[in-house]
Amino acid sequence: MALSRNWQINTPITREAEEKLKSFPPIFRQLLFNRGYATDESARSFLKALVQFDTSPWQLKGMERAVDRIKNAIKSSELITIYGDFDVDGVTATALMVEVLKNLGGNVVPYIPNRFDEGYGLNNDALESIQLDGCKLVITVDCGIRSWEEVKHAGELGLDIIISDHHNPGKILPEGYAVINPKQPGDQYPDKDLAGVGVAWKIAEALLEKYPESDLKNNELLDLVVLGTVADLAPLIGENRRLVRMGLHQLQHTSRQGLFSLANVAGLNIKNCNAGNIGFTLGPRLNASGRMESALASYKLLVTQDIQLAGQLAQKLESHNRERQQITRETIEKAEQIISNQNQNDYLLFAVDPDFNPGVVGLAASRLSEKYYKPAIVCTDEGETTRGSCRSIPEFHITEALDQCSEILIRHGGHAAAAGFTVLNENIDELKKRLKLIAKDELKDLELRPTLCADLEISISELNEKVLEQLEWFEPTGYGNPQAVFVSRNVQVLSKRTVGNTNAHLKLVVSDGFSKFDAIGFNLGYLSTNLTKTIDIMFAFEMNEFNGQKNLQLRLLDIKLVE
Ligand SMILES: [Mn+2]
Repeated sequence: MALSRNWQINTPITREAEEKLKSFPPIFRQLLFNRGYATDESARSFLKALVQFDTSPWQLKGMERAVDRIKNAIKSSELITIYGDFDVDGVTATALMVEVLKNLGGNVVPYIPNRFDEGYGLNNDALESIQLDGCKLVITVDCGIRSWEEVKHAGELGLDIIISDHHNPGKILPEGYAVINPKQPGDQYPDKDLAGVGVAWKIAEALLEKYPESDLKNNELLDLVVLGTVADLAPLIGENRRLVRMGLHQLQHTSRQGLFSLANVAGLNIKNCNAGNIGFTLGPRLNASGRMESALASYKLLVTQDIQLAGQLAQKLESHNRERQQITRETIEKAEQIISNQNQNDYLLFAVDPDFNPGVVGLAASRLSEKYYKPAIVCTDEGETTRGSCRSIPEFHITEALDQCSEILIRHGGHAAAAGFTVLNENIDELKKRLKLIAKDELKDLELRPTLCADLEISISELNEKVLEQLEWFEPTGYGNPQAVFVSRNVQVLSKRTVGNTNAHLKLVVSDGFSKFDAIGFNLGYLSTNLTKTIDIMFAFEMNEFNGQKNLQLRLLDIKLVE
């Protein structure tokens, strides 16, 4: 069934840190230590989500030059284009920038490229049509840092381009009018983890300082910032933690009609929305329009004040999301068929098909990589060329592997765990052969099993409502700030049953002889038949709310049978 997984438990807290964190309850000393907070001061500022350093937007390189140019454009009513991206980060950043510039009297329009016929980032055709529309100034959000050739072309067209981005710069920086990216060489900004919408928000902050008469408060824009930051998997530490905490509050009280409607159709109460709800509910829906058709629907949903339109757009995103789920399932099934005709001992999964929707190949690759614990590549054959999306495991740097094949690729890019490429079809077999060889070389001597990490071992009788309340201090949890995970050994199974319409989930009552708890294991239903009376469990401790009833619950991540 599923691969058995290694359990890894964090190293115990040092005596020194234990002493420094002694004002916290014992369990929390270990949790704080595991997250890198080993002094009372650092722990407190983390828990309060304080930003320890001064984060003036003016510390960002290029900010002054950008703001001056934008001010001039507003003053002389030049047409400004905000050039964004089709994912949640890009769409929220576009909405944020348009909203701010409009508020300041700017003549501004959005431009979001289409995933299918344009792809990610700046492209010359788009820039030419933007210029023909009479635009003088383009401001990119969440893209552009690697588009030095397109930026050069824009310069030749007479466009001024301000690039704002958060992606890693390449060897050549674009020569835009100004470049704002905390990751560019020479940038002094103390926090490098902002998402694209976070960088856009910094520009808004700087601009609003120059227009004190504006009635717009930059904190009102934090509902957009939290959506983009969480959905883009920016780490929820440092300044992002503060932005997300404040942003969740803003989102719970949002005045955006579209977000009300979207939460509504998704069955979510926006007043209780947390980071997990963005990751699993709002984020996928806001992404779905760009994956299935055009991200403009998501953009409009974020900016509209028309109740009816908001409702229609929310319905549209909901059905795009269903369609996206369906197509993702079909893609995975077909990719598994294709892979089953290849050597089962291969260390890399590679599936190409002309029918694969480029909007979901990344999702499919990610699920395959998780399921088989191997790097996985899913590609769309587009006639002359093939576009691929890659997801990998921690043991294999997929972009470095693509780098080794760069002379047969048209383009490629990404990071250790995820990447994309375009290749001429005459080279696709060669590419597949070479990537499989590279993977075999690097992986053949390793024991490939997924690893789950836990914070500490405890007895379940140590858990109670008070502990749960204190775990709230760590919120918002998510990428870069994981939820606390515990291991308990030798717990007794008092009762077991499977739940869900395909019996996919496992519901237990467990006890350590002192306390008993309900436990739910999503997708662990297959363990039910062989379950022993005594088991080791890895779990998160949560409050379960069902039909208005609340009870403490262990959410099982994995189980090991004890003979
Ligand atoms: Mn982004």
